[in-house]
Amino acid sequence: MKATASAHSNIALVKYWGKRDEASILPWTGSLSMTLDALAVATTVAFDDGDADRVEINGVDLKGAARQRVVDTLDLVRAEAGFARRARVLSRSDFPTGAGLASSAAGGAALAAAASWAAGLDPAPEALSILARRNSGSACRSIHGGFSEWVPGERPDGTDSFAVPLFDERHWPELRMIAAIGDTAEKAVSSREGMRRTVTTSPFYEAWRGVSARDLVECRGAIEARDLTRLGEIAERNAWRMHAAALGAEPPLRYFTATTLTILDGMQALRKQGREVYFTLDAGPNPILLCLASDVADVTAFLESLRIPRWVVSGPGRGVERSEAPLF
Ligand code: 2P0
Repeated sequence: MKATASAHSNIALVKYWGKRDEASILPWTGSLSMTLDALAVATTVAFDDGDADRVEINGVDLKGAARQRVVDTLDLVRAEAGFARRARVLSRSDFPTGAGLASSAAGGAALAAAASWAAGLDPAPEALSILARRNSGSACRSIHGGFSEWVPGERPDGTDSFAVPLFDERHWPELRMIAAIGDTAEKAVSSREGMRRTVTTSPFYEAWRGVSARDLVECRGAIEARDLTRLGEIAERNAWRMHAAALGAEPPLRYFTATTLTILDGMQALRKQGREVYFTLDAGPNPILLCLASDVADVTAFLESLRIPRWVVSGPGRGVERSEAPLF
């Protein structure tokens, strides 16, 4: 009763921001992301005769709410499998947490898969995506490689709210996302709390819901056509619209910093020199730059010139996979 899964993080090009149901993690809008080949999480789950669940992430024993989130996913799997055995969970990631790099997406997807497989279940991708969603919303998109779309669904029970694969990782192998890590501090307001505050207090939230559906349709088309210019325009306006909705919350949520804006100004200058480079920005200060593989050297030289200490370059990555290398 032991299995290991690896999953990659994803970055949304059309964002998920706001829940219609907090307990089941059901979104108001659809979202679309690229799964990243460079940012991976591996998780081993073993059900055994222990008297409590033990959860360790990157060498730290989880306690409190963070542990409970893992236990909740294990409980869903135990209910499905029809047993009550406790589990040992060990997870390792290769990137900074809390830096806007969606570590929870890769973690949730790897946990959902490893726990299901360890329990002897073999859920279809839809069911696995739903299980991952209930751990962390964006995790439902990391079940799939390449480009993945989370269909928001309408049912109160969430059975129609899961991610579907749009184009796999071979569709646009030249596309790159470069996470410019100027700041690795944990953010002051979590995405979860930020979404809640935006939905309940921002007068711009209704407008966000309205524009999001159109951005989704156009984004799908731009990816299908492998049109970076169009994709860049859509990704940038969608990111600003999410942040505009968040800025309208009470108290306001401002996730970007002076460093963020310095990078974006420099990027615009680079674009004027003929480099096709665009950005998206999650609920954190670190922009993710979009470009083609042929421009990566120029873009990273630009980041170096700004003394940005670290960056991670990713192409389209694979979806969740079974691993034969258990962590214990
Ligand atoms: C996204 N983000 O689409 C958006 C854009 C952040 C900004 O999904 O509460 O960790 O666990 O569902 O998935 C981050 O939020 O939140 C996120 P929960 P999650 O990628």
